[in-house]
Amino acid sequence: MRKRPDQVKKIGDQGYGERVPAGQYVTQKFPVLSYGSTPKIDLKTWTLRVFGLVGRPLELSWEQFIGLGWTTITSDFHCVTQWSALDQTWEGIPFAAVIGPAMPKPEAKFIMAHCFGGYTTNIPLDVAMNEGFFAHKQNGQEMGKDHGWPLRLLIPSRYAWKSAKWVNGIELMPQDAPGFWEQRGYNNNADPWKEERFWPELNR
Ligand SMILES: Nc1nc2c(c(=O)[nH]1)N[C@H]1C(S)=C(S)[C@@H](COP(=O)(O)O)O[C@H]1N2
Ligand SMILES: [Mo]
Repeated sequence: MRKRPDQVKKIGDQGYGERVPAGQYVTQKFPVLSYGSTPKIDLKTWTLRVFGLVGRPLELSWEQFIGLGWTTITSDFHCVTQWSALDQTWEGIPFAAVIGPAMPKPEAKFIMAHCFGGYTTNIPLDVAMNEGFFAHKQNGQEMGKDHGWPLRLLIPSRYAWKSAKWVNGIELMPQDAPGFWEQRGYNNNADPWKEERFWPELNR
């Protein structure tokens, strides 16, 4: 049976060239991939905590959070299951604008993103400060509940499992520690341009 173009797993076929990392195919869809079910979240009781190695721990209500200043970014989204969605626009607040006021201590080098439902993922603090983005809208619409509403911490330069849906806590840590998938064989660094999909020995 012939495969539909969006099922073809060779990027060269699609003419996107170097726009897309090796082993990825471009899809117009944006599939849902979650471990566990979509949590029920109420903005009235929602908070975002910033804790760990900070001078000033924060617990922001939704009203406080959205007051930090909205912007829009455009980025590509690469899932380790080999689909890529290009030119996604996201509205929300840069990670640095939220974390800066918490005054990270110099010893803080990594973060753990915590989510409703217990999912976690770890990211170097400098990466999150440079490109992390708390997204509330995607392509002009409120983010779908399955995709992380009301807030997803995007890390565009990494595979999608580093982009935590339903994020509700940022922990600043002195040392790295593996998150949910990182404990289960996914690569710690997760750079799609290096095809860092799984543990090095599983990548081969
Ligand atoms: N809270 C939470 N965030 C998560 C996940 C999850 O299960 N829970 N799955 C991750 C994985 S493995 C992927 S591939 C992407 C999928 O995002 P999507 O469902 O919006 O496509 O979300 C990531 N963020
Ligand atoms: Mo994933």
